Amino acid sequence: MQDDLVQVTTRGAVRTVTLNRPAALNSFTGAMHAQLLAALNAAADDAAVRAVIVTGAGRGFCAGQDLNDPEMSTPDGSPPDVGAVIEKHYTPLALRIRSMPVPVVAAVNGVAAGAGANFALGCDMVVAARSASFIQAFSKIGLVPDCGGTWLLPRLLGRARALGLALTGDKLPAEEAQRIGLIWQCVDDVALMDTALALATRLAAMPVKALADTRLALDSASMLDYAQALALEASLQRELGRAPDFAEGVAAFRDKRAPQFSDR
Ligand code: T3D
Repeated sequence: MQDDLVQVTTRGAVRTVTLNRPAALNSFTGAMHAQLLAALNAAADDAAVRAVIVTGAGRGFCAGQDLNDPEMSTPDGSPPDVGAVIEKHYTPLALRIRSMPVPVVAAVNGVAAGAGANFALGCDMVVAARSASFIQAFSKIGLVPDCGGTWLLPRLLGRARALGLALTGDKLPAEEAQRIGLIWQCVDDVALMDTALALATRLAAMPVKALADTRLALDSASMLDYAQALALEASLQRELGRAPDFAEGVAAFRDKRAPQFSDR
């Protein structure tokens, strides 16, 4: 198996995971999925990592499923079991991103299409280069949005825009994606990685356990009624309130010094 389909670098407490199949716009093969999941698991397990950046090599971020991958064909030419591909690769990837113990920043350097778009949108904060774009390409090949797209898009955009993008498969430029609230920020191409690194470094210095619980609370609240959301807030605060980061945050405030957070 080619062993450089995903590149991993570390700067301070920030781990950067780079999809590395630039000739095919970093589209997902089974082999790249395996390396990506391993890299994310390793970041999750490494106590020194306090934020993760995902990005792509070359001119694209990720063009979704590699439509030429052997997993897309069968020996007898019968239709592939696309559901099995989703369950084997995309569901674990979407769940992995959503359960990372540290914040995940997507640095979208170019086109993000199909599952590549929803992989990015499932991250905690999305920064995109001005030349980048987001395409719900599924409808063009007779599929529905996957990798969490059906859940994410209406929550991020509302039904009208979510459905419009999913039905048409139209390209959404990064600037427009920021304007309608799909992503956090659109920046000049040359500033992308510096911006993403500065953001990830800033998040890494924060109480990351509380940040991960904030993600959990917001995602859960969209499926809870008001009383249940209040109960979840109380439960999370109870746990966080007993943790060293809260004591450190309050002590640093009182001492008028910068806090040193360590929980994860
Ligand atoms: O099993 C399953 O299918 C389930 C999983 C589904 C999840 C999905 O993600 S379904 C959606 C799959 N993705 C797509 O349908 C997108 C296909 N790609 C495109 O529409 C276009 O490439 C883009 C709009 C993304 C970019 O267009 P452009 O003009 O900038 O680049 P290009 O020339 O089309 O692509 C450059 C190269 O990348 C080209 O290779 P070549 O001709 O230079 O050798 C192209 O074939 C390759 N490439 C792009 N996307 C894919 C791909 N190769 C394989 N699979 C791709 N998805």
